Amino acid sequence: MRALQLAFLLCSLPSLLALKTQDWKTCPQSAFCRRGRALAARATEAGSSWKSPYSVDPASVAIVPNEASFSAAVTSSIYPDIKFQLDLYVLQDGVVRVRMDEVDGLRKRYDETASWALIADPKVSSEVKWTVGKKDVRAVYGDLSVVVQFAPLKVALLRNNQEEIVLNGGGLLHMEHFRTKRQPPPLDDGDSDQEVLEVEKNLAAWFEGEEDMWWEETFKSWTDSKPKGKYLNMFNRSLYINYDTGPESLSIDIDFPHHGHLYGIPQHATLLDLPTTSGADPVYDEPYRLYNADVFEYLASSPMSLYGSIPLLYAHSATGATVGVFHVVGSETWIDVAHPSKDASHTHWVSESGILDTFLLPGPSPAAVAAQYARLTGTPALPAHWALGYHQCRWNYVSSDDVRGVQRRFDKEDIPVDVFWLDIEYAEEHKYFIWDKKTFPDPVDMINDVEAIGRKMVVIIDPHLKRASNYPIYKEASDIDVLVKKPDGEGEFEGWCWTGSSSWVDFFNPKSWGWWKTLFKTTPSAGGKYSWVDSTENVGIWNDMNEPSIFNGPEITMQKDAVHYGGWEHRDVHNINGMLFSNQTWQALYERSDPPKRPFVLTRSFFAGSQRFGAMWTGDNLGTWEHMDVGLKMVLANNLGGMSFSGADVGGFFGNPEPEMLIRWYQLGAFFPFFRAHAHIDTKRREPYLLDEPYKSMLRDIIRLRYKLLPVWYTAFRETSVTGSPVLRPQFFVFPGDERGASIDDQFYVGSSGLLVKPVTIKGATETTVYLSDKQVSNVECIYPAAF
Ligand code: NBV
Repeated sequence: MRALQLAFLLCSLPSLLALKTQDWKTCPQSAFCRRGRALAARATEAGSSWKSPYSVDPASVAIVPNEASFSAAVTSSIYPDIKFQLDLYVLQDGVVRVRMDEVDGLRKRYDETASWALIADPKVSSEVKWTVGKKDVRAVYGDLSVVVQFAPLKVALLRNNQEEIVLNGGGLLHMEHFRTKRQPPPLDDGDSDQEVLEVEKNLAAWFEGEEDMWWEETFKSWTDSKPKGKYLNMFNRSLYINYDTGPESLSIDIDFPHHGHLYGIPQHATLLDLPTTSGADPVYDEPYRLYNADVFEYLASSPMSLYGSIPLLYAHSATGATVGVFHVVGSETWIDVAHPSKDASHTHWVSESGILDTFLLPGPSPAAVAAQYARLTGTPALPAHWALGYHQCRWNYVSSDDVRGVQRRFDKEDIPVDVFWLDIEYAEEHKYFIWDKKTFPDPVDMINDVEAIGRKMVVIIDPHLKRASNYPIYKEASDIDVLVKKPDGEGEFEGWCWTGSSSWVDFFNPKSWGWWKTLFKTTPSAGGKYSWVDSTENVGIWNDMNEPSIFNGPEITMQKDAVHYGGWEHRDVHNINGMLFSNQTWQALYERSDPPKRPFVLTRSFFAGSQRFGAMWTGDNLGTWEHMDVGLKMVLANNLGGMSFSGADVGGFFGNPEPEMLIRWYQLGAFFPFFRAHAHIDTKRREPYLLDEPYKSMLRDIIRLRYKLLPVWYTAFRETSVTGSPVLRPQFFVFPGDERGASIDDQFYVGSSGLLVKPVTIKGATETTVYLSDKQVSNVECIYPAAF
């Protein structure tokens, strides 16, 4: 019988895994990715005869007086009538910003991503002098220089005259432009409704079938109407004449001729030293995808998208030099990675929409790249000390008494803990903020019981609002008109989530900001507006499902043609969307008390800049050794991406870990910057005190070790909040000059404390080896937590 069951399990596994990937697009299923890869394939086939069609008009080069910046006109020989402008700035710390946008296009491309990601407009240097030649324009500053070659267009950052970062060296730059598909018959105000309908019918026919997926795109049962111009104009008859829409993707190759290791572009479940996706014998046949997604039971090794996206890449050389690229695009992006030789890297980025806005970070060390990135997007907020302790979560602690009981057991067993969490079941019908009074009749008393001994509570607030007129949060949002709109730009967008039929606050709408803040006030608001009097000034907030996760949406998220503030489509802002939710929640908690207390916000979805608004975690991992192992690599990559306050569900979200796995997971989690145990609603309870001896004592010891080391953690956080160097540092980061450490991602350092951690993530292992660089000091002291 047992053998049979096992056979069934093994047979059913492949189809189970296939299910996990089918809900999300592959590159061939995404029209713009397909077009981008086809372009790269044509270039490869053409070999050395391939030439980028883009060039700078030398006569147009305009240097800005007293500033290290210039602009120039760019054209493409393929579309000579389309005009582009290139702007280049050398910033005060030597970072180079390259921007390119279409000029006088049929529509404006989305150009606001940087305004959400950056802390301020970066300061341009005044030190640099440009030399404009016949073939190029160049600037030299210190041992760095930047050269813009006119034809074909190529931008290179050089150190000591050696090219370090090259844009469009392989000629894959392509900015698709909006174009008019068909001119519909003019319509004047006198036309009857019947005539309007007739025209719409014709239009529908025109929009079908032509130019494969330029005007509409289908995936499974969903159709993306790509409404830019189309429907918005249709509803405003006076603007009816323009049907400007179509393709708007952006492709660019970024090469690192002297750097053979690439890290970053989180979040993906993969090795830290990114495996290849193109070139000879790629490890993955799909590019890395950045498209925030709620990937249920994700694969432990895959370039697929996950919950957050940070378009920041580190390139590291055998000699220890590091440079970086921050490609500021908020739309879906695919990145191919190859190593044309052991010591060189080639990358190809294809985004669905937006302008080219790319920062070249000259390093020359990993810490310098981290600092340059932090100067642009900010450093992680310094967490409250309590937030660095141990967090106990599960879906769900089901009642006030349950919470009190769990707290009592921790105390009885003398196991330290700082924070108790409540998942979605606290809320009546999943109407966030509203306690289910049947199970939580006395929320403030319960929170006070937890806070009485210096502990804290964190409560979940998801972004989907139940569309019920008796739900004050939805009602107020609807009344002040701050909800995301349908593709026609008019009615409220509606989707399906925990709450049933739901709508989503459009945090791109500034009107939502002040209102969101009032919701978290713990005292009654004026005019009967909702405020969370059933909470306290210390309650932390957990923002989940903010990719956003929408059960009946394409790829379990919001359809790309939903409309945000300013008429922008969801496609333009998808990867930024989750950050705006945690940003506003953070601001709300900051303003909740006077004087303000350091807010605690945990987010699942994130983008470049999210580090300013609290912690993140790696989402719904499985209780497997593979997931435990890859979780470490993901946390390291997130740390490189600025998200230092990062962790993974200790114990695994899905499944019931056996004691050995649970202990190994705590040993790992106790050394994650964010240390939280969490479990799915269907799992058995597994709070540390429930284990039998000797396991219970092992867990107690490891959690206590975390507490003993709190000064180390707090110091590391303080350091990252000043310098931007991550709290968890991979081997290459600490010993950049030692190439043997460049691919090591199973051990790490905590800040600059000198503490080296080598967790065990292999079942049955009783010993492990630790890599020490030759450059490392020899007096190494070891702490061995519980061992088997
Ligand atoms: O809110 C329920 C869960 C939560 O426990 C988990 O941590 C999130 O990642 N949430 C996802 C929703 C559904 C999970 C199947």
